Amino acid sequence: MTFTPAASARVVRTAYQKAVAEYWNNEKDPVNLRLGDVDGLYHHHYGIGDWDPAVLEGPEETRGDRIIEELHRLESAQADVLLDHLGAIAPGDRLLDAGCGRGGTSVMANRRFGCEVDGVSISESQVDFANGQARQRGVDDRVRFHFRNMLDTGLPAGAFQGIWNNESTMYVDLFQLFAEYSRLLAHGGRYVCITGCYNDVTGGRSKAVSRIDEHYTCNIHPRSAYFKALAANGLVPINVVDLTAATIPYWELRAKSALATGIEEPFLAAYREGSFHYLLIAADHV
Ligand code: SAH
Ligand code: GPP
Ligand code: MG
Repeated sequence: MTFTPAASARVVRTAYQKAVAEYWNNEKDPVNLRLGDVDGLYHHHYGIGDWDPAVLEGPEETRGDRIIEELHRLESAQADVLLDHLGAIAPGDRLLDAGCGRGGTSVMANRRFGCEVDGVSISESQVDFANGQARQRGVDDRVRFHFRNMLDTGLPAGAFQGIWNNESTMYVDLFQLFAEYSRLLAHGGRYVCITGCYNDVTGGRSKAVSRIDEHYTCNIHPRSAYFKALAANGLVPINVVDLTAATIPYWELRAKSALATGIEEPFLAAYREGSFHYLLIAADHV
């Protein structure tokens, strides 16, 4: 599907958003595609949990493949933990995957809950890719991806029982974002995000956090910004889970992989020095 320039201008509104869309339209890194090829779930997020030391042992010719499978397993485990926090979702409910990437988490949600899932991304090529995956799996009647801006989705008010951001909040203003979710979520609906945020206690943005921002063209928020913006928009936290310790092994294994991109050291440094956390936040809409 091709999108008209007018459609693009409606979705991609600022010079910054254009830069973000360009990054994702051109993204084809094997650290993401080779992992997705393992089972057809394509993720643009990181992993959690311990890796099996056996992947580094055994025949050298297949070590690279074992590491890829293990990194992918940890990334899918991360998405499972996010979905665990959505609460009870019925097949008749509707979910929104905001900043959906290539759609891996949406496919997992539909598989788990049997419900309809809409994903939105500011990247046209990601939306095409994700819709192609849904078609291939025969779930395109229930899982649909749209070229939309999550700050202004145009989707119907009150229609969603759950909304999540899996590593996509660092591209937007949180007050604008949560105002849109407050419009989209039903009363009692649940919002979940997994994000990297910087630590208010250690002060401003550390050098390592700035390197991550630069690498992805994003703008990591302080931890406090999430709670201010949630509270301002009728979203009441029910769970906050610090996943920092659980994600460090993923980065250690990734640093040993031939697919390492160079961003591994800043992540490890930021987490270890305490200037940055990997956080899950779940909140209810009142
Ligand atoms: N949630 C996905 C992808 C995370 S990558 C996953 O877990 O795999 C970040 C995503 O945020 C990209 O898909 C990017 O296109 C999207 N994004 C960034 N700014 C956006 C915006 N304003 N509206 C919609 N999507 C946006
Ligand atoms: C996406 O993952 C990365 C982000 C959305 C950016 C920042 C996330 C933070 C938690 C700060 P990816 O899978 O595309 O990244 P990579 O190519 O490095 O695997
Ligand atoms: Mg990745």
